[in-house]
Amino acid sequence: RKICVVGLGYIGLPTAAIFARSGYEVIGVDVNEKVVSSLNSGEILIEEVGLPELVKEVVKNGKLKASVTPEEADVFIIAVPTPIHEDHSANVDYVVQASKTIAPLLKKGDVVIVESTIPPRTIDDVVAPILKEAGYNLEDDVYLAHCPERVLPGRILIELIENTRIVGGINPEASKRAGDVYRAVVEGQVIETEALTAEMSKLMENTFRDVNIALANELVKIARRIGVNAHDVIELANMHPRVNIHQPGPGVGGHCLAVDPYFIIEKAVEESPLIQQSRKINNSMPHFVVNEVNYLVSELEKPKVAVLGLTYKGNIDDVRESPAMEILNDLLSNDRLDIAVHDPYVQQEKLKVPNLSLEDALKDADLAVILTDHNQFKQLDGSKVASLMKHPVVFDTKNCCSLDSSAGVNVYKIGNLS
Ligand code: SAJ
Repeated sequence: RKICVVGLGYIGLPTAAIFARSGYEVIGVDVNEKVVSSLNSGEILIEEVGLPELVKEVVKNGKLKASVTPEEADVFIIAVPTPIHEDHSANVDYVVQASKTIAPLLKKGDVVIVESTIPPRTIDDVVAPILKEAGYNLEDDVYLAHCPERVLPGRILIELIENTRIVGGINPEASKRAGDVYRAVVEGQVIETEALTAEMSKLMENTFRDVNIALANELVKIARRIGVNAHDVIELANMHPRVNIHQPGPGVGGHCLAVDPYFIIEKAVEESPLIQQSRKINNSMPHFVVNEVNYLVSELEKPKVAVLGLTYKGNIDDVRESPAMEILNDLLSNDRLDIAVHDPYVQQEKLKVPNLSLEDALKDADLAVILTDHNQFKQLDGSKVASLMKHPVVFDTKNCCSLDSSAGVNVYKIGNLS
């Protein structure tokens, strides 16, 4: 069977590669010619553990090919981005475009799966009408389903195989046929449901996490007010078998948690005050961190602040919706501060300031602010930090670094600063 995967990003490319590894003939489609030409020479432009090796293998043995235009296939998987507009409303334009480009290629018995995260009712109200208008009967010509991706960046190749998949068809036969596509490669359970239920389940997973993190971040602010250590509180509360408070931090980033809750809010504004408030709390954290930085260097004249980590989470190269970037820009706009930056994963062209070495960033600094939990920052060498910095003070917003005062470094953690 032949599979056509539309969208060769963080989800589409590993998905295409995994089906190719299982012996399917896979054609990967992307509007970006650079992505297509590099893939055809076995190279990829994104960073993900194990992916470069896998892609090389399946391109070499001819199972995976890329193109800017889709081709006839038995299964079509749409994995294009669904960003949000400035006003936080969902932008499903890429899903619409992808559906329209594959529509003329469909034949009787084909399966169409949307993996992109989409607002509730998008399959029924947006994608299905496009296929119907193209002349297909969705009862027995073409089988349409939503199968949301649920993998964690950094663990994508493992989770694509091991996680439970939810398959929400437009009717039970579509669920079954789409489910069978995944059953061929997935070791986790493949659960069939309706399209709308699949859409909402995916959105609620990320919303659960966002709301929970907002609770932890609110605790940080409460802790600052009343003088308690938020991390001790979370650790002790989480010893209860039914409590699982997430970790506070400089904000919530990435293309999922910071976006998906808005897809729900948009469809039920009146009914979603908790979800809306959680977004506001998490969005307020960069400003909170900037205030804490200013507080920590308030006595110094033109202090040098080393900003460590810019990606939205640890050990990845992705700065999309990164709270650390927001914090950096805010700090850069303050003339009183001398800002130095280090992130071992981020390419220079993504930044408007030099990405220095760790040593250069820390040299003569008055404060180092950790904004991302990269492994390098978890294992900072205390004596090196102490000898490089003018004032060896570290503000750890991820509660990740293991430094303590024994090395002569003064470490403050978000949630324990009063
Ligand atoms: N974060 C916290 N505190 C925590 C956990 C995370 O502040 O306790 C922050 C992170 O630093 C980061 C953001 O939240 O800025 C998001 O990170 P993440 O690791 O929770 O998630 P993502 O966005 O990388 O991936 C999520 C995953 N969803 C869930 O775990 C429910 C992944 O499984 C989804 O596939 C992915 O979203 C997606 O594509 O929707």
